[in-house]
Amino acid sequence: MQNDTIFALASAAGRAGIAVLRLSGPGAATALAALGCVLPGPRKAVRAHFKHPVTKNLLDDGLLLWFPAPASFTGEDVAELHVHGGRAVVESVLAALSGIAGLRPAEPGEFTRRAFEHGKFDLTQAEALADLIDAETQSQQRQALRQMGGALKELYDDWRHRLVQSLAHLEAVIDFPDEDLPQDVADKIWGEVEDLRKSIAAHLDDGGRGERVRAGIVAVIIGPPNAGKSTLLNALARREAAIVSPIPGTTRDVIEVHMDLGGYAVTLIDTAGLRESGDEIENEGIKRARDNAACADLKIAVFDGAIYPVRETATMEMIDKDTLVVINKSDLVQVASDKVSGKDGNVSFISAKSGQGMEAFAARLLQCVRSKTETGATAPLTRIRHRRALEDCRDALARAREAALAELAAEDLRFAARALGRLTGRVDVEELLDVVFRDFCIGK
Ligand SMILES: Nc1nc2c(ncn2[C@@H]2O[C@H](COP(=O)(O)OP(=O)(O)O)[C@@H](O)[C@H]2O)c(=O)[nH]1
Ligand SMILES: [Mg+2]
Repeated sequence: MQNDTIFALASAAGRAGIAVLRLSGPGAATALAALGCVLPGPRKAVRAHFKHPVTKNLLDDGLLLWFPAPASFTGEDVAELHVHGGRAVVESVLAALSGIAGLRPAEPGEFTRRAFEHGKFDLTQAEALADLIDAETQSQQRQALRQMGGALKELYDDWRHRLVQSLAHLEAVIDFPDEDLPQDVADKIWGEVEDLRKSIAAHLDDGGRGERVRAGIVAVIIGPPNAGKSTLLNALARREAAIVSPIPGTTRDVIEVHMDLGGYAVTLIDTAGLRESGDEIENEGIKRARDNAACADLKIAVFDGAIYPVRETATMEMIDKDTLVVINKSDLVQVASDKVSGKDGNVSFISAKSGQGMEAFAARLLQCVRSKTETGATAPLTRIRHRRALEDCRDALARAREAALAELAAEDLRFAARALGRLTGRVDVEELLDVVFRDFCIGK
């Protein structure tokens, strides 16, 4: 309920130097009084002795901040209690808050939801806030900050504004055919709709870069058994994540390692070696290897350098433009440099065991990851939710142009505008009326 005052631990659970508890709602000031605190001036940190409302026992000696509505995160009265981050302190303050009438623990995301409902930001910004909290790499952090700053909101609001304008003009043509309308209004409408459709199509056609930065790139290591795939995974992850052994068929399940590769989130997947096997479990592993490779963003195909230039067909068949080819165990063979620079120019010779060539290979991998995530667009779309809504919008714009009747075209444009409205979380009709009357002064 909107009138409740909510509270929650805003910092992470567990022992820490400081813990932050947050309150939001009309009862925040009363709650502070119940804790024996004097209301501080707005946005100033003051020292406070938090006391139990009933027993008056001291719970902690900490800091208190007061953000009166509407200039607060949620737009409501907000208080922040900075207490010592011990379990007993935090639990006793939370228990004290629960005992105060009109207060209740916040639901997940409820502070942000209230901020959205009070117009502090749109849905894409709320999503970016969640992404920023989840960000584990610099690229995720950068992307979340840009989106939180309104990069997507501005783009989508601008598109929606232009679309609503075109729709208003079309409605005017339909509803008021006798009014004094400029001759070229219809041409203008359809020119603008086509421009919009093109912009949205280009925005969609980004190869999923923003989504990849957010969710992380998936790279799958494939190759014949015993080529050194698990050794390579461990070397890249800098830990013994996968079992390495000279026995072919050791890796049978899919092993995933999440890593930060030069600021990008990468999920590296080690798989069972590709071969014909009579072992049921190994065959299931090989099937999983193929399934994972099929949906990976990129593949690393590893071959055994000891038998170079022999390369197994089962692995060769899976090499495509998104595959980095690696010849491992270069410590065992002297590979003639002309061979390397010749037809094998795109192959990395490494020894995952000794580290030879690993630096150059890691750099090549990073470059590949970068090329799959970097985008010229300042604001790439970052979620499947954005993609779906924009696809709906794009398709409706295309339909509108084909519509036999202006009334049907208007319906398609309305649908397209709603799709954009869903993206940012604002769908209102008042806006449409405003534009009609401002631009045409119809009805006077
Ligand atoms: N000499 C040498 N041996 C390696 C190298 N990489 C892996 N090996 C060995 O090759 C065998 C198979 O390695 P493993 O990583 O389990 O291969 P996988 O089956 O492809 O996962 C193990 O005995 C490793 O120690 C390397 O660069 N040089
Ligand atoms: Mg293995």
